[in-house]
Amino acid sequence: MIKLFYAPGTCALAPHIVLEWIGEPYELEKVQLGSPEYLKINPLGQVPAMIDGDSDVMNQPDAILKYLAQKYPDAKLGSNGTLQDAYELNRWLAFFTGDFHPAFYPYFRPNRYWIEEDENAHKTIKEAPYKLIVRVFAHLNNHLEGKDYIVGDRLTVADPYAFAMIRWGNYIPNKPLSDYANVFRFYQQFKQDNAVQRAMSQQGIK
Ligand SMILES: N[C@@H](CCC(=O)N[C@@H](CS)C(=O)NCC(=O)O)C(=O)O
Repeated sequence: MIKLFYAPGTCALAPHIVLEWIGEPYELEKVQLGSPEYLKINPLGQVPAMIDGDSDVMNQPDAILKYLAQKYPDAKLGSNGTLQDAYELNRWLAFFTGDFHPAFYPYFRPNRYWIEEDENAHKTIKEAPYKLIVRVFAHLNNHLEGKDYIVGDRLTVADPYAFAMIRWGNYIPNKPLSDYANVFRFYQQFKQDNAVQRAMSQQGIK
């Protein structure tokens, strides 16, 4: 059986939603990021991590998402098999992993980026990522013009990955998600999905 390690509201929400869609039994374990117990499972201390039966511990959200899509082809959440579609899926997973997610790192973990206890420097570090956050949201907003899904005209594992991170936009002061009309529409629609609601309620998040 698959076991997913998660912390509420993190990018682990993406594989959690996918597991709900797939509908096979799985286990869920809530962990404390970076705790000594969890470091024994994932030496990076990050989530998501996943074990499938007697597999090694897997990590990296995009790799886990692709694994699930490939393991359960009937769920049709991966590439449709054309070269162009595979490229599109990889491109968007790479965007979320390589651009969108890191834009938030200094916002969520500013203490990793300062070397002095200086209040002004701390404020600057926390606010500096806003420029990058605006850039990734604007890019996604342009992409979603007239579109309901990240890749093609169907659900893929890229959609819950997008959703988990778009949700973080709610924490940015003075920049409501509704400023990005297409992103906001995508977010609101996606939130209606029963599996998404189940995963969010299991994690205790809104
Ligand atoms: N590259 C990371 C991506 C996952 C990631 O950064 N997860 C965040 C939560 S969304 C995390 O665990 N942050 C805690 C930390 O970086 O210590 C991995 O190894 O899986």
